[in-house]
Amino acid sequence: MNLEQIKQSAFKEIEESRDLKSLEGLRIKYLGRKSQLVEILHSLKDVPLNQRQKIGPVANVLKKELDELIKNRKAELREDEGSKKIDLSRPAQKISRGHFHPLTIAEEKICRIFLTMNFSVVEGPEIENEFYNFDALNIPPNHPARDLWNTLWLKTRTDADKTQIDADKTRTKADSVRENLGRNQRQSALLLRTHTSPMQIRYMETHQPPFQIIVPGRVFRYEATDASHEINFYQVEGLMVGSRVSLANFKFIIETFLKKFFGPNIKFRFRPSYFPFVEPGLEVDVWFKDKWLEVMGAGMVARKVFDAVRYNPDQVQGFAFGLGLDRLVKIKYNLPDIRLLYSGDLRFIKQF
Ligand code: FA5
Repeated sequence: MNLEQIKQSAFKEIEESRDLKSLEGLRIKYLGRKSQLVEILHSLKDVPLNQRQKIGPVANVLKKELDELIKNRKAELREDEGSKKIDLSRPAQKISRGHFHPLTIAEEKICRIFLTMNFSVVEGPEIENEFYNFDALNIPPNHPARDLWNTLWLKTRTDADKTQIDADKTRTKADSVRENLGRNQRQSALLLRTHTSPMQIRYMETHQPPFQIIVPGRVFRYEATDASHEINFYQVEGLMVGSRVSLANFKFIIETFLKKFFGPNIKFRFRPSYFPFVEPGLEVDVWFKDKWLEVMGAGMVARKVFDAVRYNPDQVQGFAFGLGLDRLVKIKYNLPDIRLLYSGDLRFIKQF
């Protein structure tokens, strides 16, 4: 074979090679010590000078070309074989999926249970005014019962301006607090709702009995935190009003709810208590870790509350309750501390 023939057959075979092993065979065939090309190069020293000058450069160029061609083809074949090596029997990588927060899961579950008992779900504003959060619920200004709820008051624009003016006039703080109080009573100051009970008033103002509703929502209190207290937490208010709604109905509804939420073996008790907007008032405790944990306040809606919404207290009666969602979640998932729910710690959240 002359150089041109070697070139043609080498190029063709290298291009057509299908695996690294046969390519190596071709390398030996065309560039190995005993290959024709290398033999030609070796024998150059024996040929006359004029021929050597003609053949030498062409043979050397061809050697370089073949080297290059084999190198490139090798790289291509390696890549092909690499992709063939995917092991389809290997277990797939786990795809991590997002999910709802435990408080959301519990809220939905609670809503579903009450929906099956014919309750409707409504919601109300987180920013409330003093009238709905307190006055209409029979907690007048300066009444000691207001201390039950440590309130986060909102500074309105005029409050802020006024503080500045007061500061300018170097009046005492007590002076401005007293003035603010007087004005708030007239204007109904804004606050972050301390409970979901204001929705009792808002709902009754715009609806006529009979009805039964629940109101899930976020509430806020200015108080020290611990394993069962947060400054912001969730409640679900309940309100059922009709001509003959009784405390027995309340007890039945709550017992049914607790058994559906926790299972039939849940241990709970009703205990007398006081809230200005119910008469009689009670609280519900659930047995958790060898202790009673309070989970809700409740009672029969007070006559004064019906007065505030212009219902006739001689014609309607009803019960109301406000349950602590965080506490129910604490019991259900056996949590050491409700503050974990707000920690944003993924090691905690991912367990649900
Ligand atoms: C109330 O807020 C009343 N509005 C409940 C009510 C409604 C009574 C209707 C009568 C009629 P109380 O402050 O006790 O009551 O709170 C109710 C529930 O919220 C408590 O039983 C508890 O489960 C939960 N709770 C109260 N404070 C906190 C807090 N700081 N952190 C987490 N949960 C709380």
